[in-house]
Amino acid sequence: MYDIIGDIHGRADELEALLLKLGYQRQGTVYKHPERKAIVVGDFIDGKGQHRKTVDICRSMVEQESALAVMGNHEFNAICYSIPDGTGDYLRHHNEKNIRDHAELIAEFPFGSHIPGL
Ligand SMILES: [Mn+2]
Repeated sequence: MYDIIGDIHGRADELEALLLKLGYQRQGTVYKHPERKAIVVGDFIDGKGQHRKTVDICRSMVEQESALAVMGNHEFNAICYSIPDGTGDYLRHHNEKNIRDHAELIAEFPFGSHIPGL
């Protein structure tokens, strides 16, 4: 049995509350369910705060095989925002709107930073 969870949008505290409500238990750094797996279907980011905590929760669940994950459009946009296009800009242009849209994420994941373990 699977629990399908989408549109977390950086709301890590609410994600943890939902996992507990669904019967997942925190074991060390990972949420696990005795019989079920979560499928996290994207939009981990793009919202107010807690992006890193959201990614940490989901990533540890995937690594410990208590969840599967699918990238959403906001993750795709963030990846494109970080990849130079060879003309001095990025695949997702760094225009005023996009800079504003990615500001909260970049505050938690500055360019050049790396995620421990990757
Ligand atoms: Mn969404």
